Amino acid sequence: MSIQNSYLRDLMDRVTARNPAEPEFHQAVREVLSSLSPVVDAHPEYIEQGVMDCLVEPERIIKFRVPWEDDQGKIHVNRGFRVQFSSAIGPYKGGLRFHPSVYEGIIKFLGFEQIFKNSLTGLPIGGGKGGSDFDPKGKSDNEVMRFCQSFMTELFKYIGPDTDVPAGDIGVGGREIGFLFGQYKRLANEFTGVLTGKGLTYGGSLARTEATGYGLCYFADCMLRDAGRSFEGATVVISGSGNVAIYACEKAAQFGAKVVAMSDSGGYIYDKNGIDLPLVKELKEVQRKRISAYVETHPEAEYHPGCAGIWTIPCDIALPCATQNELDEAAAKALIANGCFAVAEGANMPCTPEAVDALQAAGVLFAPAKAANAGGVATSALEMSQNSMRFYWSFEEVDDHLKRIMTDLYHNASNAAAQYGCAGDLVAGANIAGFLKVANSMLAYGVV
Ligand code: NDP
Ligand code: 2IT
Repeated sequence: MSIQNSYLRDLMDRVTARNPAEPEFHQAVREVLSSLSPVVDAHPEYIEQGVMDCLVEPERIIKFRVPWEDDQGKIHVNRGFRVQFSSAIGPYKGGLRFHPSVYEGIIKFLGFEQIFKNSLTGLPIGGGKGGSDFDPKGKSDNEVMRFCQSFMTELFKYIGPDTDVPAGDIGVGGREIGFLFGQYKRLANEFTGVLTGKGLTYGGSLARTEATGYGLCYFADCMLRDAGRSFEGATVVISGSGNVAIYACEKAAQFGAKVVAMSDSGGYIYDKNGIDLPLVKELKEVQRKRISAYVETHPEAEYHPGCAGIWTIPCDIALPCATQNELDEAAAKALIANGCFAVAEGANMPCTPEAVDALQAAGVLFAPAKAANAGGVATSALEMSQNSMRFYWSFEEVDDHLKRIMTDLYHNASNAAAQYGCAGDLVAGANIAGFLKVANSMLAYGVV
Protein backbone atom coordinates (compact mmCIF):
# COMPACT_ATOMS: atom_id res chain seq x y z
CA MET A 1 0.00 0.00 0.00
CA SER A 2 1.83 3.11 -1.16
CA ILE A 3 0.74 6.69 -1.81
CA GLN A 4 1.65 7.79 -5.35
CA ASN A 5 0.73 11.47 -5.26
CA SER A 6 3.45 13.56 -3.59
CA TYR A 7 1.02 16.01 -1.90
CA LEU A 8 -0.87 13.10 -0.35
CA ARG A 9 2.43 11.53 0.74
CA ASP A 10 3.39 14.75 2.53
CA LEU A 11 -0.08 14.97 4.03
CA MET A 12 0.36 11.44 5.40
CA ASP A 13 3.64 12.49 7.00
CA ARG A 14 1.89 15.45 8.61
CA VAL A 15 -0.93 13.23 9.90
CA THR A 16 1.63 10.91 11.47
CA ALA A 17 3.54 13.80 13.08
CA ARG A 18 0.42 15.64 14.33
CA ASN A 19 -1.19 12.51 15.78
CA PRO A 20 1.69 10.76 17.52
CA ALA A 21 1.32 7.27 18.97
CA GLU A 22 -1.95 6.57 17.16
CA PRO A 23 -0.94 3.72 14.80
CA GLU A 24 -4.50 2.57 14.05
CA PHE A 25 -5.46 6.08 12.93
CA HIS A 26 -2.36 6.32 10.73
CA GLN A 27 -3.19 2.93 9.23
CA ALA A 28 -6.76 3.94 8.38
CA VAL A 29 -5.71 7.26 6.82
CA ARG A 30 -2.88 5.65 4.86
CA GLU A 31 -5.26 3.08 3.40
CA VAL A 32 -7.65 5.75 2.14
CA LEU A 33 -4.94 8.10 0.83
CA SER A 34 -3.31 5.15 -0.99
CA SER A 35 -6.43 4.90 -3.15
CA LEU A 36 -6.92 8.59 -3.91
CA SER A 37 -3.93 9.52 -6.08
CA PRO A 38 -5.78 8.98 -9.38
CA VAL A 39 -8.66 11.09 -8.07
CA VAL A 40 -6.58 14.09 -6.98
CA ASP A 41 -4.45 13.81 -10.12
CA ALA A 42 -7.62 14.21 -12.20
CA HIS A 43 -9.16 16.80 -9.83
CA PRO A 44 -6.45 18.97 -8.25
CA GLU A 45 -9.17 21.21 -6.81
CA TYR A 46 -9.58 18.76 -3.91
CA ILE A 47 -6.05 19.66 -2.85
CA GLU A 48 -6.20 23.33 -3.86
CA GLN A 49 -9.46 23.96 -1.96
CA GLY A 50 -8.13 22.32 1.22
CA VAL A 51 -10.49 19.34 1.14
CA MET A 52 -7.74 16.79 1.72
CA ASP A 53 -6.26 18.66 4.70
CA CYS A 54 -9.69 19.16 6.29
CA LEU A 55 -10.71 15.55 5.80
CA VAL A 56 -7.95 14.12 8.01
CA GLU A 57 -8.67 16.52 10.90
CA PRO A 58 -11.76 15.76 13.05
CA GLU A 59 -14.27 18.62 13.23
CA ARG A 60 -14.43 18.12 17.00
CA ILE A 61 -13.10 15.73 19.67
CA ILE A 62 -14.81 15.44 23.03
CA LYS A 63 -12.93 13.69 25.82
CA PHE A 64 -14.37 13.34 29.31
CA ARG A 65 -14.17 11.74 32.71
CA VAL A 66 -16.67 8.98 33.51
CA PRO A 67 -16.84 8.26 37.26
CA TRP A 68 -19.06 5.40 38.44
CA GLU A 69 -19.63 3.32 41.54
CA ASP A 70 -19.36 -0.49 41.57
CA ASP A 71 -21.58 -2.84 43.57
CA GLN A 72 -19.16 -2.72 46.50
CA GLY A 73 -19.31 1.09 46.65
CA LYS A 74 -15.84 1.58 45.14
CA ILE A 75 -15.45 4.52 42.74
CA HIS A 76 -13.87 3.95 39.31
CA VAL A 77 -12.93 6.54 36.72
CA ASN A 78 -12.92 5.71 33.01
CA ARG A 79 -12.35 7.89 29.97
CA GLY A 80 -15.10 8.73 27.50
CA PHE A 81 -14.62 9.90 23.91
CA ARG A 82 -16.71 11.16 21.02
CA VAL A 83 -14.95 12.07 17.80
CA GLN A 84 -17.24 14.10 15.54
CA PHE A 85 -15.20 13.65 12.41
CA SER A 86 -17.25 14.92 9.50
CA SER A 87 -20.71 16.44 9.13
CA ALA A 88 -20.27 17.11 5.41
CA ILE A 89 -23.20 14.94 4.32
CA GLY A 90 -25.31 14.59 7.46
CA PRO A 91 -25.33 14.46 11.25
CA TYR A 92 -22.35 12.66 12.79
CA LYS A 93 -23.24 8.97 12.92
CA GLY A 94 -21.36 6.00 14.29
CA GLY A 95 -21.15 3.59 17.17
CA LEU A 96 -19.83 3.64 20.72
CA ARG A 97 -17.21 1.07 21.71
CA PHE A 98 -16.69 -0.03 25.31
CA HIS A 99 -13.48 -2.03 25.51
CA PRO A 100 -10.32 -1.69 27.65
CA SER A 101 -8.22 -1.13 24.50
CA VAL A 102 -10.09 2.10 23.64
CA TYR A 103 -8.05 5.31 23.47
CA GLU A 104 -8.22 8.37 21.25
CA GLY A 105 -6.37 6.71 18.35
CA ILE A 106 -8.86 3.83 18.13
CA ILE A 107 -11.83 6.18 18.13
CA LYS A 108 -10.19 8.39 15.50
CA PHE A 109 -9.48 5.42 13.21
CA LEU A 110 -13.06 4.25 13.56
CA GLY A 111 -14.47 7.76 13.07
CA PHE A 112 -12.36 8.28 9.96
CA GLU A 113 -13.50 4.97 8.43
CA GLN A 114 -17.08 5.86 9.29
CA ILE A 115 -17.01 8.99 7.06
CA PHE A 116 -16.50 6.95 3.89
CA LYS A 117 -18.63 4.00 4.99
CA ASN A 118 -21.57 6.24 5.73
CA SER A 119 -21.15 8.02 2.42
CA LEU A 120 -21.16 4.66 0.63
CA THR A 121 -24.58 3.80 2.07
CA GLY A 122 -26.01 6.58 -0.11
CA LEU A 123 -27.86 7.93 2.96
CA PRO A 124 -27.43 11.39 4.57
CA ILE A 125 -25.13 10.55 7.48
CA GLY A 126 -21.80 12.08 8.50
CA GLY A 127 -19.00 10.26 10.33
CA GLY A 128 -18.39 9.94 14.06
CA LYS A 129 -17.40 7.41 16.68
CA GLY A 130 -17.12 7.25 20.44
CA GLY A 131 -16.56 4.99 23.36
CA SER A 132 -14.71 4.32 26.55
CA ASP A 133 -11.97 2.15 28.01
CA PHE A 134 -14.66 0.68 30.30
CA ASP A 135 -14.84 -3.13 30.15
CA PRO A 136 -18.44 -4.38 30.46
CA LYS A 137 -17.17 -7.98 30.82
CA GLY A 138 -17.75 -9.35 34.29
CA LYS A 139 -19.77 -6.31 35.42
CA SER A 140 -23.26 -6.64 36.86
CA ASP A 141 -26.24 -5.13 35.03
CA ASN A 142 -26.41 -2.44 37.72
CA GLU A 143 -22.75 -1.55 37.28
CA VAL A 144 -23.22 -1.29 33.51
CA MET A 145 -26.29 0.88 34.11
CA ARG A 146 -24.42 3.25 36.43
CA PHE A 147 -21.54 3.50 33.99
CA CYS A 148 -23.86 4.20 31.02
CA GLN A 149 -25.77 6.84 32.98
CA SER A 150 -22.54 8.61 33.95
CA PHE A 151 -21.25 8.39 30.36
CA MET A 152 -24.45 9.89 28.96
CA THR A 153 -24.60 12.60 31.62
CA GLU A 154 -21.62 14.18 29.88
CA LEU A 155 -22.22 13.03 26.30
CA PHE A 156 -25.82 14.29 26.08
CA LYS A 157 -24.63 17.89 25.77
CA TYR A 158 -23.03 17.15 22.43
CA ILE A 159 -25.50 14.87 20.64
CA GLY A 160 -29.01 15.11 19.20
CA PRO A 161 -31.14 13.63 16.42
CA ASP A 162 -29.94 16.27 13.90
CA THR A 163 -26.45 16.68 15.37
CA ASP A 164 -24.90 13.36 16.30
CA VAL A 165 -26.57 9.96 16.61
CA PRO A 166 -24.48 7.26 18.34
CA ALA A 167 -25.18 3.51 18.24
CA GLY A 168 -23.52 0.26 19.33
CA ASP A 169 -20.14 -1.29 18.54
CA ILE A 170 -17.91 -3.70 20.50
CA GLY A 171 -19.23 -4.00 24.06
CA VAL A 172 -22.29 -1.86 23.36
CA GLY A 173 -25.44 -3.80 22.50
CA GLY A 174 -29.13 -3.60 23.30
CA ARG A 175 -28.63 -3.50 27.08
CA GLU A 176 -26.21 -0.57 26.96
CA ILE A 177 -28.26 1.36 24.38
CA GLY A 178 -31.29 1.02 26.69
CA PHE A 179 -29.44 2.53 29.65
CA LEU A 180 -27.93 5.28 27.48
CA PHE A 181 -31.26 6.18 25.88
CA GLY A 182 -33.08 6.22 29.22
CA GLN A 183 -30.55 8.67 30.62
CA TYR A 184 -30.63 10.90 27.52
CA LYS A 185 -34.41 11.02 27.66
CA ARG A 186 -34.31 12.01 31.32
CA LEU A 187 -31.67 14.71 30.89
CA ALA A 188 -32.94 16.24 27.65
CA ASN A 189 -36.63 15.87 28.51
CA GLU A 190 -37.16 14.66 24.95
CA PHE A 191 -38.18 11.35 23.39
CA THR A 192 -36.25 11.47 20.17
CA GLY A 193 -34.22 9.29 17.82
CA VAL A 194 -30.87 10.27 19.36
CA LEU A 195 -29.46 6.73 19.40
CA THR A 196 -29.95 3.79 17.06
CA GLY A 197 -30.00 0.11 17.87
CA LYS A 198 -32.79 0.87 20.33
CA GLY A 199 -35.12 -1.81 21.68
CA LEU A 200 -38.21 -2.53 19.61
CA THR A 201 -40.55 -1.19 22.31
CA TYR A 202 -38.97 2.29 22.35
CA GLY A 203 -38.17 3.25 18.78
CA GLY A 204 -35.80 0.57 17.52
CA SER A 205 -35.98 -0.73 13.97
CA LEU A 206 -36.70 -4.31 13.06
CA ALA A 207 -33.65 -5.94 11.43
CA ARG A 208 -31.11 -3.53 12.98
CA THR A 209 -29.76 -6.35 15.16
CA GLU A 210 -29.24 -8.56 12.11
CA ALA A 211 -28.21 -5.80 9.71
CA THR A 212 -24.41 -5.77 9.86
CA GLY A 213 -24.01 -9.55 9.54
CA TYR A 214 -26.77 -9.89 6.96
CA GLY A 215 -25.46 -6.90 4.99
CA LEU A 216 -21.97 -8.41 5.00
CA CYS A 217 -23.32 -11.56 3.36
CA TYR A 218 -25.44 -9.58 0.86
CA PHE A 219 -22.32 -7.66 -0.15
CA ALA A 220 -20.15 -10.79 -0.29
CA ASP A 221 -22.86 -12.54 -2.32
CA CYS A 222 -22.69 -9.78 -4.99
CA MET A 223 -18.90 -10.05 -5.09
CA LEU A 224 -18.96 -13.85 -5.29
CA ARG A 225 -21.59 -13.94 -8.03
CA ASP A 226 -19.68 -11.44 -10.16
CA ALA A 227 -16.77 -13.90 -10.01
CA GLY A 228 -18.93 -16.94 -10.77
CA ARG A 229 -18.84 -18.18 -7.15
CA SER A 230 -21.40 -18.38 -4.36
CA PHE A 231 -21.97 -19.24 -0.69
CA GLU A 232 -23.81 -22.41 -1.74
CA GLY A 233 -21.85 -25.42 -0.46
CA ALA A 234 -18.92 -23.25 0.72
CA THR A 235 -17.08 -23.82 3.99
CA VAL A 236 -16.93 -20.59 6.00
CA VAL A 237 -14.81 -19.49 8.97
CA ILE A 238 -16.03 -16.51 11.03
CA SER A 239 -14.02 -14.86 13.80
CA GLY A 240 -15.84 -13.34 16.75
CA SER A 241 -19.14 -14.42 18.23
CA GLY A 242 -20.71 -11.04 18.87
CA ASN A 243 -23.43 -9.17 17.04
CA VAL A 244 -21.77 -9.07 13.63
CA ALA A 245 -20.42 -12.64 13.70
CA ILE A 246 -23.69 -14.23 14.84
CA TYR A 247 -25.83 -12.70 12.09
CA ALA A 248 -23.16 -13.24 9.43
CA CYS A 249 -23.26 -16.90 10.46
CA GLU A 250 -27.06 -16.96 10.23
CA LYS A 251 -27.20 -15.44 6.73
CA ALA A 252 -24.25 -17.46 5.38
CA ALA A 253 -26.05 -20.64 6.50
CA GLN A 254 -29.30 -19.40 4.88
CA PHE A 255 -27.29 -18.93 1.67
CA GLY A 256 -26.29 -22.62 1.81
CA ALA A 257 -22.82 -22.34 3.36
CA LYS A 258 -21.45 -24.40 6.24
CA VAL A 259 -19.88 -22.26 8.98
CA VAL A 260 -17.36 -24.44 10.83
CA ALA A 261 -15.61 -22.03 13.22
CA MET A 262 -16.25 -19.01 15.44
CA SER A 263 -14.24 -17.37 18.23
CA ASP A 264 -14.03 -14.86 21.05
CA SER A 265 -11.03 -13.12 22.58
CA GLY A 266 -10.18 -16.32 24.50
CA GLY A 267 -10.05 -18.81 21.63
CA TYR A 268 -11.97 -20.51 18.84
CA ILE A 269 -14.28 -23.45 18.31
CA TYR A 270 -14.12 -25.76 15.30
CA ASP A 271 -17.23 -27.83 14.60
CA LYS A 272 -16.84 -29.81 11.39
CA ASN A 273 -20.58 -30.57 11.43
CA GLY A 274 -21.40 -26.89 11.17
CA ILE A 275 -21.82 -24.38 14.02
CA ASP A 276 -24.93 -24.81 16.19
CA LEU A 277 -25.99 -21.16 15.99
CA PRO A 278 -28.94 -21.32 18.44
CA LEU A 279 -26.43 -22.55 21.04
CA VAL A 280 -23.97 -19.72 20.24
CA LYS A 281 -26.82 -17.20 20.55
CA GLU A 282 -27.85 -18.66 23.91
CA LEU A 283 -24.26 -18.65 25.22
CA LYS A 284 -23.36 -15.18 23.95
CA GLU A 285 -26.58 -13.14 23.76
CA VAL A 286 -28.36 -14.56 26.82
CA GLN A 287 -25.83 -16.10 29.21
CA ARG A 288 -22.84 -13.85 28.27
CA LYS A 289 -20.51 -16.87 28.56
CA ARG A 290 -17.22 -17.70 26.86
CA ILE A 291 -17.27 -19.51 23.49
CA SER A 292 -15.33 -22.37 25.14
CA ALA A 293 -18.63 -23.44 26.78
CA TYR A 294 -19.78 -24.60 23.29
CA VAL A 295 -17.88 -27.90 23.64
CA GLU A 296 -19.76 -28.75 26.86
CA THR A 297 -22.85 -29.28 24.66
CA HIS A 298 -20.92 -30.45 21.57
CA PRO A 299 -18.03 -32.60 22.85
CA GLU A 300 -17.30 -33.68 19.26
CA ALA A 301 -16.32 -30.06 18.45
CA GLU A 302 -12.87 -28.68 19.31
CA TYR A 303 -11.93 -25.65 21.41
CA HIS A 304 -8.51 -24.06 20.90
CA PRO A 305 -7.26 -21.26 23.16
CA GLY A 306 -5.87 -18.22 21.33
CA CYS A 307 -7.36 -16.37 18.36
CA ALA A 308 -4.88 -16.53 15.49
CA GLY A 309 -5.22 -20.28 14.85
CA ILE A 310 -8.74 -19.87 13.48
CA TRP A 311 -7.28 -18.79 10.12
CA THR A 312 -5.44 -22.12 9.73
CA ILE A 313 -8.75 -23.97 9.42
CA PRO A 314 -9.30 -24.83 5.74
CA CYS A 315 -12.16 -22.77 4.32
CA ASP A 316 -13.49 -21.29 1.08
CA ILE A 317 -14.64 -17.99 2.58
CA ALA A 318 -13.30 -16.16 5.63
CA LEU A 319 -15.33 -13.49 7.43
CA PRO A 320 -13.27 -11.68 10.10
CA CYS A 321 -15.92 -10.19 12.41
CA ALA A 322 -14.11 -9.54 15.73
CA THR A 323 -11.70 -6.59 15.81
CA GLN A 324 -8.96 -4.55 14.08
CA ASN A 325 -5.76 -6.22 12.87
CA GLU A 326 -6.92 -9.70 13.84
CA LEU A 327 -5.89 -11.19 10.46
CA ASP A 328 -2.22 -10.63 9.66
CA GLU A 329 0.04 -11.61 6.78
CA ALA A 330 0.78 -15.08 8.21
CA ALA A 331 -2.96 -15.70 8.58
CA ALA A 332 -3.56 -14.49 5.02
CA LYS A 333 -0.89 -16.87 3.73
CA ALA A 334 -2.45 -19.76 5.65
CA LEU A 335 -5.85 -18.96 4.12
CA ILE A 336 -4.34 -18.76 0.62
CA ALA A 337 -2.44 -22.04 1.08
CA ASN A 338 -5.69 -23.74 2.09
CA GLY A 339 -7.52 -22.56 -1.05
CA CYS A 340 -9.65 -19.79 0.46
CA PHE A 341 -11.17 -17.81 -2.44
CA ALA A 342 -12.88 -14.89 -0.66
CA VAL A 343 -12.41 -12.71 2.42
CA ALA A 344 -15.08 -10.19 3.44
CA GLU A 345 -14.44 -7.90 6.41
CA GLY A 346 -17.28 -7.73 8.95
CA ALA A 347 -15.17 -6.04 11.63
CA ASN A 348 -13.56 -2.62 11.08
CA MET A 349 -10.05 -2.95 9.62
CA PRO A 350 -9.61 -6.60 10.70
CA CYS A 351 -6.96 -7.34 8.06
CA THR A 352 -3.53 -5.75 8.35
CA PRO A 353 -2.28 -3.90 5.23
CA GLU A 354 0.20 -6.73 4.61
CA ALA A 355 -2.64 -9.26 4.76
CA VAL A 356 -4.73 -7.26 2.28
CA ASP A 357 -1.78 -7.01 -0.11
CA ALA A 358 -1.12 -10.76 0.14
CA LEU A 359 -4.78 -11.69 -0.41
CA GLN A 360 -5.20 -9.37 -3.39
CA ALA A 361 -1.89 -10.47 -4.93
CA ALA A 362 -3.03 -14.10 -4.69
CA GLY A 363 -6.30 -13.27 -6.47
CA VAL A 364 -8.49 -13.84 -3.41
CA LEU A 365 -11.75 -11.86 -3.72
CA PHE A 366 -11.54 -9.15 -1.07
CA ALA A 367 -14.41 -7.07 0.36
CA PRO A 368 -13.14 -4.16 2.51
CA ALA A 369 -14.86 -3.31 5.78
CA LYS A 370 -16.06 0.17 4.96
CA ALA A 371 -18.14 -1.30 2.13
CA ALA A 372 -18.90 -4.79 3.41
CA ASN A 373 -20.02 -3.92 6.95
CA ALA A 374 -21.95 -0.77 6.00
CA GLY A 375 -25.30 -2.56 6.39
CA GLY A 376 -25.33 -1.88 10.12
CA VAL A 377 -25.05 1.87 9.90
CA ALA A 378 -27.30 1.93 6.81
CA THR A 379 -30.03 0.28 8.86
CA SER A 380 -29.31 2.72 11.68
CA ALA A 381 -30.10 5.46 9.16
CA LEU A 382 -33.33 3.61 8.34
CA GLU A 383 -34.09 3.61 12.08
CA MET A 384 -33.57 7.40 12.06
CA SER A 385 -35.97 7.70 9.10
CA GLN A 386 -38.64 5.68 10.90
CA ASN A 387 -38.17 7.72 14.09
CA SER A 388 -38.53 10.98 12.13
CA MET A 389 -41.72 9.71 10.53
CA ARG A 390 -42.93 8.30 13.86
CA PHE A 391 -43.65 5.13 11.95
CA TYR A 392 -42.39 1.53 11.68
CA TRP A 393 -41.55 -0.66 8.73
CA SER A 394 -41.88 -4.47 8.79
CA PHE A 395 -38.81 -6.71 9.02
CA GLU A 396 -39.20 -7.52 5.32
CA GLU A 397 -39.38 -3.84 4.33
CA VAL A 398 -36.20 -2.99 6.24
CA ASP A 399 -34.42 -6.11 4.98
CA ASP A 400 -35.42 -5.26 1.38
CA HIS A 401 -33.97 -1.76 1.79
CA LEU A 402 -30.80 -3.31 3.23
CA LYS A 403 -30.41 -5.73 0.31
CA ARG A 404 -30.87 -2.92 -2.20
CA ILE A 405 -28.43 -0.64 -0.36
CA MET A 406 -25.73 -3.36 -0.22
CA THR A 407 -26.24 -4.25 -3.89
CA ASP A 408 -26.04 -0.59 -4.99
CA LEU A 409 -23.00 -0.11 -2.76
CA TYR A 410 -21.24 -3.07 -4.37
CA HIS A 411 -21.89 -1.72 -7.87
CA ASN A 412 -20.84 1.83 -6.92
CA ALA A 413 -17.55 0.62 -5.44
CA SER A 414 -16.93 -1.71 -8.35
CA ASN A 415 -17.73 0.99 -10.94
CA ALA A 416 -15.57 3.60 -9.18
CA ALA A 417 -12.63 1.18 -9.24
CA ALA A 418 -13.10 0.59 -12.97
CA GLN A 419 -13.48 4.32 -13.69
CA TYR A 420 -10.19 5.17 -11.96
CA GLY A 421 -8.14 2.41 -13.55
CA CYS A 422 -8.18 -0.25 -10.85
CA ALA A 423 -10.98 -2.56 -11.97
CA GLY A 424 -11.73 -5.37 -9.52
CA ASP A 425 -10.04 -3.61 -6.58
CA LEU A 426 -12.89 -3.01 -4.15
CA VAL A 427 -10.54 -1.40 -1.59
CA ALA A 428 -9.77 1.39 -4.04
CA GLY A 429 -13.34 1.48 -5.37
CA ALA A 430 -14.90 1.85 -1.92
CA ASN A 431 -12.43 4.55 -0.88
CA ILE A 432 -12.96 6.52 -4.10
CA ALA A 433 -16.76 6.25 -4.17
CA GLY A 434 -17.02 7.08 -0.46
CA PHE A 435 -14.64 10.02 -0.82
CA LEU A 436 -16.26 11.68 -3.84
CA LYS A 437 -19.65 12.40 -2.25
CA VAL A 438 -18.07 13.84 0.90
CA ALA A 439 -15.41 15.82 -0.98
CA ASN A 440 -17.88 17.32 -3.46
CA SER A 441 -20.09 18.46 -0.56
CA MET A 442 -17.06 20.05 1.10
CA LEU A 443 -16.20 21.87 -2.13
CA ALA A 444 -19.74 23.23 -2.27
CA TYR A 445 -19.45 24.69 1.26
CA GLY A 446 -16.24 26.61 0.60
CA VAL A 447 -13.74 26.83 3.44
CA VAL A 448 -15.59 25.73 6.61
P1 NDP B 1 -19.50 -7.46 19.98
O1 NDP B 1 -19.05 -6.81 21.22
O2 NDP B 1 -20.91 -7.90 19.86
O3 NDP B 1 -18.59 -8.72 19.65
C1 NDP B 1 -17.23 -8.59 19.50
C2 NDP B 1 -16.63 -9.96 19.26
O4 NDP B 1 -15.27 -9.82 18.90
C3 NDP B 1 -16.66 -10.82 20.51
O5 NDP B 1 -16.74 -12.16 20.14
C4 NDP B 1 -15.32 -10.49 21.14
O6 NDP B 1 -14.83 -11.48 22.03
C5 NDP B 1 -14.43 -10.39 19.92
N1 NDP B 1 -13.33 -9.48 20.21
C6 NDP B 1 -13.40 -8.19 20.61
N2 NDP B 1 -12.19 -7.68 20.82
C7 NDP B 1 -11.33 -8.66 20.56
C8 NDP B 1 -9.93 -8.76 20.58
N3 NDP B 1 -9.17 -7.73 20.96
N4 NDP B 1 -9.38 -9.95 20.22
C9 NDP B 1 -10.15 -10.99 19.85
N5 NDP B 1 -11.49 -10.96 19.82
C10 NDP B 1 -12.06 -9.82 20.16
O7 NDP B 1 -19.14 -6.43 18.81
P2 NDP B 1 -19.70 -6.38 17.32
O8 NDP B 1 -20.01 -7.74 16.82
O9 NDP B 1 -20.73 -5.33 17.27
O10 NDP B 1 -18.43 -5.79 16.56
C11 NDP B 1 -17.45 -6.62 15.94
C12 NDP B 1 -16.70 -5.82 14.91
O11 NDP B 1 -17.62 -5.35 13.91
C13 NDP B 1 -15.99 -4.56 15.42
O12 NDP B 1 -14.83 -4.36 14.65
C14 NDP B 1 -16.98 -3.45 15.11
O13 NDP B 1 -16.35 -2.21 15.00
C15 NDP B 1 -17.51 -3.94 13.78
N6 NDP B 1 -18.81 -3.42 13.36
C16 NDP B 1 -19.91 -3.52 14.16
C17 NDP B 1 -21.13 -3.06 13.69
C18 NDP B 1 -22.38 -3.23 14.48
O14 NDP B 1 -23.44 -2.85 13.96
N7 NDP B 1 -22.36 -3.77 15.67
C19 NDP B 1 -21.26 -2.39 12.39
C20 NDP B 1 -20.05 -2.42 11.60
C21 NDP B 1 -18.88 -2.89 12.11
P3 NDP B 1 -14.95 -11.23 23.62
O15 NDP B 1 -16.40 -11.32 23.93
O16 NDP B 1 -14.13 -12.32 24.21
O17 NDP B 1 -14.38 -9.87 23.88
O1 2IT C 1 -18.89 0.48 12.72
C1 2IT C 1 -20.09 0.70 12.52
O2 2IT C 1 -20.52 1.00 11.41
C2 2IT C 1 -21.01 0.57 13.65
N1 2IT C 1 -20.58 0.20 14.76
C3 2IT C 1 -22.46 0.89 13.49
C4 2IT C 1 -22.69 2.37 13.61
C5 2IT C 1 -24.12 2.81 13.62
O3 2IT C 1 -24.32 4.01 13.78
O4 2IT C 1 -25.04 1.99 13.47
